Amino acid sequence: MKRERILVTGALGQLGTVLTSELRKMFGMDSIIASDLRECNGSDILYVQLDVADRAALQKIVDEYAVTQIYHLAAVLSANGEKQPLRTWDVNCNTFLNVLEVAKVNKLKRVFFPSSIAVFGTNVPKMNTPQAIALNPRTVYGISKVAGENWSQYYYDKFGLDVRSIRYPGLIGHQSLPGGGTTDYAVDIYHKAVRQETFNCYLRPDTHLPMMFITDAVRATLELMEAPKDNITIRTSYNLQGVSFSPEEIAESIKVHYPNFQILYSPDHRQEIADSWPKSLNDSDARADWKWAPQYGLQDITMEMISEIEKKKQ
Ligand code: NAD
Ligand code: AKB
Repeated sequence: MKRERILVTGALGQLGTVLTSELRKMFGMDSIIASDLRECNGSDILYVQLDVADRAALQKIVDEYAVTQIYHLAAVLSANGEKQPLRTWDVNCNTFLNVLEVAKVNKLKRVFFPSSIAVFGTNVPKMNTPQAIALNPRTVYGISKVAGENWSQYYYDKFGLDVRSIRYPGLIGHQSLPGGGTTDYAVDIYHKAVRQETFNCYLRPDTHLPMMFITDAVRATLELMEAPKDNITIRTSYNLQGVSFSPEEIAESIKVHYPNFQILYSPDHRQEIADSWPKSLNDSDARADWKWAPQYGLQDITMEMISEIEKKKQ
């Protein structure tokens, strides 16, 4: 059997940091090539600096390391995306097209594309949002993810490229700080709580959004990517549900550990983005096709986030 060599783009981000480390456990240190736009100093892991907008540079790395799969995480997220719409379109779409073309030309085994709850707009049921429904996003980030999903389907249909994808909810992890999303408050809040500072939330207290602990998200990704090809019935992107909660509910769960914790609310431009997204998703296709089941509820997430951030503080 051919040895897997997996290239991860955007590997220094919130998801990439954890996913790369799990891939290394699964396939071996030398099998995973982490890459990002940014420099990564002082590490002895296999890392290359790569701007995925540069197709020739991507091709060079695929040749040099005999890459067999690409996990393409590089992107600009929703809130930052609204500040620079054209750049966001450019980064999110053109980098993915480079990945798809290089994967096609080099006959790579598999590609992973992270989509998002941002593909949905205000014209769908907010609760238990179905898998197959009109996608009319209100952000450039969402538009770019819908385009990515359609390109995934296209490369699968036309060229047989095995592209797999998940519509992630807001991801919550302690390993790194998030990078410009709308759901990021649900990470920042734990850091403030552990520092015993008041948290100023940019969303209204009752803003329910779908969220997921990073451990669940990484496990889902690896389960999807390792599932038998015949089980994969969705070639755009799978809905995935973890847990749904609001800022006032996360604050209550934190008060169990820090009774004096205080939260204030000053909604800003991110409220409009959050209001355009679902509150929960119907993920029955993921459950049926590759046996997806989340393990972390809000109390579990809060306990783990607080204990891990407290350890780092010591
Ligand atoms: P992040 O912002 O933390 O990391 C993205 C990384 O991509 C950064 O390290 C950045 O330097 C890199 N990057 C940007 N442009 C690049 C380029 N041209 N070439 C190479 N690298 C580049 O994002 P994340 O939270 O780790 O998200 C990873 C992926 O998952 C993204 O595609 C995102 O849309 C998707 N996603 C994330 C969430 C979430 O809640 N974090 C939810 C849904 C989907
Ligand atoms: C964001 O808020 O932009 C991301 C996402 C849900 O895609 N966390």
